[in-house]
Amino acid sequence: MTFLTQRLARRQTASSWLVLMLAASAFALGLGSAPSRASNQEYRKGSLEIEHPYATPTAPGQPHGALFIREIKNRGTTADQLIGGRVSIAKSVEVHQMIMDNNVMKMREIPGIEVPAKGKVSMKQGSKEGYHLMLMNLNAPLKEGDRLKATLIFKQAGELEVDVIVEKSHHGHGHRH
Ligand SMILES: [Cu+2]
Repeated sequence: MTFLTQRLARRQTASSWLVLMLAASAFALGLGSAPSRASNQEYRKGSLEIEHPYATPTAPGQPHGALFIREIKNRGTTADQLIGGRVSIAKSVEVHQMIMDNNVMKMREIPGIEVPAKGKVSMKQGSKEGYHLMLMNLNAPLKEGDRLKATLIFKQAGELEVDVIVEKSHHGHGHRH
């Protein structure tokens, strides 16, 4: 059995879903949009517009962080893909998708997140697609108000460094009963 890309082949457990019950509240699929009062950073690279990258605070004992992006737009006529990233405070960065399955949060690594030509994709917390970048094995917990630099890696547009603010989602918590 061979993986489709070298990138996947280098990673472990690429095809398995991780079951993260304890971490579920931290990544809870919210009900709406990202915080509206947050600053609105926007970045451009090639034909891409990257709007407001942010991370959420980690819960005690949680080894991995999650990086979200409110929206990525593609004004070009060629589809692109977010295929990875780098941050200094994490050992590695994985592209992830999550789903709720019987009230259990599951996530898995995927090869990339498609940004369609003349289209856009949401990577915000609580979006139905569940896309995010997972910051694997953090050196230190992510606390609200922290800022970090992240490099986003796109298949076509290449690499882009962005500022990431750690902020609580207005929707990602407080809805459990
Ligand atoms: Cu994840």
